[in-house]
Amino acid sequence: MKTIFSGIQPSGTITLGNYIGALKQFVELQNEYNCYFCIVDQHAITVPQDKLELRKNIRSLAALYIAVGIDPEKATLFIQSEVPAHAQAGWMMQCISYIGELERMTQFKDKSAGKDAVSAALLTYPPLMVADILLYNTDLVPVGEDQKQHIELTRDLAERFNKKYNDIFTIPDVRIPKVGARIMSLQEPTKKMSKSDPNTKASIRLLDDLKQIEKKIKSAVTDSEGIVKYDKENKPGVSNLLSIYSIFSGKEIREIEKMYEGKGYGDFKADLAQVVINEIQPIQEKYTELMQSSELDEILDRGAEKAQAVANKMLKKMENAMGLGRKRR
Ligand code: ATP
Ligand code: LTN
Repeated sequence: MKTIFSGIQPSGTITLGNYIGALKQFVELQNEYNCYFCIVDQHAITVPQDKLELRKNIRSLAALYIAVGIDPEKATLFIQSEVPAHAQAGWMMQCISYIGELERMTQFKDKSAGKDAVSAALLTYPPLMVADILLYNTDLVPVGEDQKQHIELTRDLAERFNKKYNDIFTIPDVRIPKVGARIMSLQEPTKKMSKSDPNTKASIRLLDDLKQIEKKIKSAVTDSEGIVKYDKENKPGVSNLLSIYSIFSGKEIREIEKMYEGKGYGDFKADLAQVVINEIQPIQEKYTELMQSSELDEILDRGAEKAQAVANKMLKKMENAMGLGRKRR
């Protein structure tokens, strides 16, 4: 069985973008791959976090992974900071990265733009992500489109290490969903929907109150044309809503366009709200159940133990390859 690794930051409540771009893929892939799904809390602290919120978000993300359908019997679910090999391997990957290539990362440029105080870790964050992936002999990394550049860096650094020290790393491929690789903000449809966007109307959260979801969809920015048609360039708002509708209803975009011929955005948005609610409601019910049980901690304990065993083996190989410490097996 081939191996999958992916991670999500506990930097806020999961959005529809994270769900469509990442989590939905994970659920589809867990039967065919040996999967590691990580709550990357060390990535989250590259920007300021409130410690109580962070703790809450870590637990909540763990419950959401399971509520959307990740089966902890099949996949290994764990918290990054509970497997110290990640930070250790991340340091080694930093040592073979160049500042120039890190400065070219668009996520770094976006997150540092206009800020007075930018943490050094915001720049050195990709090598930690590289370590996350390489520690598990990962073949495939399912992510949204915004992460493609980081996976390319992962491949570059793996090859660089293999050539310079020892050929120990598998070179991973990226997997991006065909539809929904980049779900856009409901308020600024040319910007990606992001869980750290302070504008609450811009994103739908998996844990939003159902009435709120309806309101957010009804107030989503569209255009004045009144025609339900997919045209990403000229109608980014409507096109984004059409993608979401298509993904959750299983209907082709063209079929949906036909359904709303001669009708305005009002009907379209009202139906879309129902389609989204039908998808999210059962997830919320399962989530509430999990948050009240002790099952979650047991799953995370087991996950950390399993991940440590695999990651520590690779860490040892890396240390031996670089000549760190004393030679051990
Ligand atoms: P933040 O705003 O804190 O940077 P984020 O919402 O961008 O967070 P991440 O934790 O960075 O989310 O990403 C988790 C996964 O969700 C990644 O695979 C990422 O590519 C995917 N993802 C994030 N936003 C979207 C989006 N708008 N559309 C599709 N996939 C997305
Ligand atoms: N950088 C990613 C989160 C992330 C990740 C990973 C994704 C950290 N480590 C390993 C895939 C594999 C983000 O910001 N979305």
